[in-house]
Amino acid sequence: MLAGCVPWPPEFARRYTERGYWRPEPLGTRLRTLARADADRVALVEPARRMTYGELDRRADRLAAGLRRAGLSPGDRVVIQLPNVIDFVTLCHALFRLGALPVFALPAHRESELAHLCAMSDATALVIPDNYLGFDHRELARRVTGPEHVFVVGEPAEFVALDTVDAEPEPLPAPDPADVALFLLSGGTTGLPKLIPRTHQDYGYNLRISAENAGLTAADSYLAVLPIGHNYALACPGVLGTLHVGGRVVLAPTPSVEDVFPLIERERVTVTGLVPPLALLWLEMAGIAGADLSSLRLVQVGGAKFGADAARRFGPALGCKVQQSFGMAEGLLCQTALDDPPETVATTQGRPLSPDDEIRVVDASGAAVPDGEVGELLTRGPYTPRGYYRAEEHNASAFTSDGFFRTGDLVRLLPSGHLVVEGRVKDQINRGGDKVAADEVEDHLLAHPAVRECAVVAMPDPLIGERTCAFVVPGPRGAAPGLAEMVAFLRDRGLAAYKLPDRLEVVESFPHTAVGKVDKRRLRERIRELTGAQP
Ligand code: J2J
Repeated sequence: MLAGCVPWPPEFARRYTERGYWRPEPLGTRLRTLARADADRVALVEPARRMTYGELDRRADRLAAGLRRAGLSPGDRVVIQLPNVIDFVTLCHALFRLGALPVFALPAHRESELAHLCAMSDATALVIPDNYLGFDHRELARRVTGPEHVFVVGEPAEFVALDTVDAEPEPLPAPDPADVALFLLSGGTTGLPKLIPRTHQDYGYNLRISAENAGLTAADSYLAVLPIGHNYALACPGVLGTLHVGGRVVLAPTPSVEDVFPLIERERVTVTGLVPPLALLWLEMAGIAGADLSSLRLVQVGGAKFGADAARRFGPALGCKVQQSFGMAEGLLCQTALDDPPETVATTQGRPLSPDDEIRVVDASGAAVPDGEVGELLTRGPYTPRGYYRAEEHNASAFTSDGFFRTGDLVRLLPSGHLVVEGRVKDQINRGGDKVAADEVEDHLLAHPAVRECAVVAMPDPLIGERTCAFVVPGPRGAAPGLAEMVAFLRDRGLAAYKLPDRLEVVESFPHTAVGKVDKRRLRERIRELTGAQP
């Protein structure tokens, strides 16, 4: 396995292979078979363009050869920051075939995140759009040093247009299916996002079982609403799961209802995956938007807790089934089943998808809690890697000595095996599915000359679940900055917009715990009182 990764112990690897979870084939193998069997079948749809399985297969080969000629080699890392476009998918498959490793950035990332990802992965290449949602990504690429190559989807300026990367396909050595295929980003709890190495065979299993649990077939049209560089829309079952079964992937240019509803109607979309704030918006808009959504048969909701009341109303209002999805880029996927009773779907976050997902629910000392009580979820299994990339020190605390990942989520395990997410212990804000690591924002705040101490906590929000509140103790020199000034300061430091604080509270000092740490629990209570929110 690639240096800097933690392999599964041999006895586990053997078991996962024997049980058929791990198959000796690189990602995208099935795409080639489907392309040969039915080349004219539509694979990918953008609002103004479509691509068949045959075209996708051919373009992936030619792009792989072109990238090879441009100087990319197997094992090279390629940071991809693209919105939901066809080129994203062709590029992924080209890289799988070449054995080069995509590192998935989000379109919302800015200089701070992108520079970190390029440095952390030692990337050879960066791939960006020219513009997306009014932002010029070439400007961003100019400020990120490191990658030797910058490829652009659209107008390249001084960089290379991805379109022109093209060469006659040549036989390439197949990548080792046991090795890393791609890197996902962790939501982060300490510092900047960590890279999660996913192998061909573990990720292949991930996308197959989630496709199976969604009952996905070649007759389905999956709509990618959320960014496809995120695990959920990429492979749970998402884009890769849909292509695996020969279905059609419809790519939404943005998640806005104005873009998405007409696409559902036009393409007769059957399945999609949403975060709770979007699901609530759809619930509100379904009856009044005037679009025909009757083709939908299944809508997954996950990324943050979906309230039982909304979950009960969603299916009848949209005429489809709901599937709660509690997943993580680190691996474990819990989902409700298509035949679960409606109350189970409304009130739980589902069951682990693999019979070999191992679950422990523990208290702060690491001891198992009594059945049915709340504790931290630990897990290991055939698609949950044993460590972050190049993060030996962090891995020592993020995983137990016997390889269980500490999710940081507080859950309750029901006798049926379903999990209910009750909260979390990790220092993260879940902004309607967007994850914000408190200490990443704190580090940036501390760089402001007027800030002596700071603490970033979640504050309840009726619409998106949580927003970010920054508590600040000003330094001796001058007054503390207001929210607008602080936001401008953080933006200038290249922080993605979803990580900017929604509220700033200036205080004289912080409450401390018995051991002298900032007492975030009391800060959360304080902001709850100030906003009048219920605990
Ligand atoms: C409560 N919290 C949830 C849920 C994730 C499918 C769906 C989501 C993700 C994802 C994903 C939750 N209820 N239904 O990768 O494949 C919180 C937990 C979890 C963290 C993981 C997928 N679904 N969460 O959100 O890596 O705190 O993956 O540990 O971004 O989101 O975040 P992420």
